[in-house]
Amino acid sequence: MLTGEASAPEGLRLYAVGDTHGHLTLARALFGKIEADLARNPPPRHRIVMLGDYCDRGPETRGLIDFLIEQGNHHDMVYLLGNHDQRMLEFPDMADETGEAFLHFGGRETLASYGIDADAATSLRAAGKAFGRALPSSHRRFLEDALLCHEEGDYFFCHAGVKPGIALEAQQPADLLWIRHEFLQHQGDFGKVVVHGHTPWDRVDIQPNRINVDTGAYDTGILSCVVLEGRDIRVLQTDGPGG
Ligand SMILES: [Mn+2]
Repeated sequence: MLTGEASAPEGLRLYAVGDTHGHLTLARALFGKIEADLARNPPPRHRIVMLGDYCDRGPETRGLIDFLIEQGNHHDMVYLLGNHDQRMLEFPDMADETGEAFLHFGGRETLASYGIDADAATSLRAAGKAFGRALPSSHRRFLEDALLCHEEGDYFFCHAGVKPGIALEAQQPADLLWIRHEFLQHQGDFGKVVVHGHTPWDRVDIQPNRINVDTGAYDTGILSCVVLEGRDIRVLQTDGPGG
C-alpha cells in the first residue's frame, strides 16, 4: 500500500506528531494548532499518535511528559516509545558505557529537568540511582506503557522505521526503535505506509512508502505533525524561530 492510495479508518482523523525531545513550549504550540484545526473542522473522531523521543536534548523533559500525560484527559492519545525514551527508562540500572552514551546524547538535560546534576554525581552509578529515585512513578509508567508500534487503516506508526523484507507483524524492537539507512533507502512497499520520526529532515518527508515527521525540533524549533484523514494528507507545524 502506497501514499495516495492509503486510507485512514472511516470517520477517524489522525494526527501523528514527530520527535519532541524535551521541548514543552513547542509541544504546547503544536497542540494549540491541532486544537484550532479540530475546532475549525471537527471530525467524528480523532486520535493523536506521538512518535516517541520525548526526552533528551531539550530543557523540559519532565514538564513535557507531564503535559503529554495530561493530554490524555482531552484527546484519544497513543504514545509510542523512542530509542531515547528506552534509554531513559534503563538509565537507573545501566552499565557505565551505555550510561555515558545516554548522557552524551542529551541525557544530561533530561536528568537536570528532574533536578539531578549528572556532573556533580560521584559516579555514573550514583547518578543512575539518584535519577531512579527522582523519576515519578507516573513517568516511569508512561515510558513502560509506551508502544513499539501502532496501526490504523493502511498506516503503520513506529518511532524509527521497519526492516525491509520482514512482515510488519514480525518487526523486532531494535529496528522499530533504531533503524535508519536500510529503511530510509528502501524504495519498495512495506505493506502499509510507515509513519515515523527518529531521523531529522528539513521538512515532513512524504514518500510513496513512508512519511517522516521528524523535522528536528530541538535544532530547528519546528515541531511537525502529519494529519491523515481518508486519503488526505496534511501537515501542521510550529512557526519556528521568530514565528
Ligand atoms: Mn530517535
